[in-house]
Amino acid sequence: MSLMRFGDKSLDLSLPHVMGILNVTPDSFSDGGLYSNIDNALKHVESMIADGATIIDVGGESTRPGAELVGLSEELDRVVPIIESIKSRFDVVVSVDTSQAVVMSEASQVGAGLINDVRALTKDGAIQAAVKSGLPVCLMHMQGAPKNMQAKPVYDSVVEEVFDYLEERAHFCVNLGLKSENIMLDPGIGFGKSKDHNLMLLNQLGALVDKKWPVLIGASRKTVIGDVLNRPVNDRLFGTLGIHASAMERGASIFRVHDVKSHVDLLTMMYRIKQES
Ligand code: 8Y7
Repeated sequence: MSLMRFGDKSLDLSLPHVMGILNVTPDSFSDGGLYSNIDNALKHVESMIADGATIIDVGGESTRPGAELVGLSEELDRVVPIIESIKSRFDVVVSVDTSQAVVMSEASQVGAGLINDVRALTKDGAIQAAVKSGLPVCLMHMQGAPKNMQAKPVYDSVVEEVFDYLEERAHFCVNLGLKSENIMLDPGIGFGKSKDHNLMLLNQLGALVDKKWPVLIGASRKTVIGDVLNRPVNDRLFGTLGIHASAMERGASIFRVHDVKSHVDLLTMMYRIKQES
């Protein structure tokens, strides 16, 4: 057992966990704003939980490549009511995908159990808001900003740079009061990375797992799969499963996905085999 506390719920991270994606943005690239009204969103959440998701990641800011920033009040309006409705109906961990301190605070007050920040708490007040919430945080690596990050990503040594950044960021946050047991790390597949950068990070993911914080991975339907397999975004499920199986084998704990059922089957089977060793 390796229990991690997520607000009012605990999860055993010695088992793999599927985090189902709920985009409440009007423009998210692979589900096109399907879930931007509350009723549709709740139905989708219900089916993801039935399929075995233990975490639901609610995001109101599109961070896909080329996306524009959304205003703070718009993000709050999209995210806070949905989190509140999910928590009043379902027994699940709700993760808030945000970089804004105010959104972190308000989300934690309506029952969010995890802060998922693609900017690793770099915005003003974000570390303080996260510390005050008492919630765990996923620190993700990104080079550049969503608007331009895929223009020309460059690294001398991508694996060292990304993993060292995450480790340093974790220590920095701990020094400002974030509990070490409330940290998880994510290499940020597709966030300012070329095909080869993504593949090298995935190949070496074990070295990030070795840093001792739980690792979250999110490759669902991403461009790296299109680059390798030459598949459009609606035909990347098998490619996604391949990446996530590789990440599971290397010790990742949480898998952020659109397709919950197939991942629960994949990861449960892999875990069951691993248990025999
Ligand atoms: C990730 C993420 C996205 C990821 C974490 C997309 C919000 C882009 N990707 N959060 N968010 N890790 N932790 O294609 O890889 O889903 S948005």
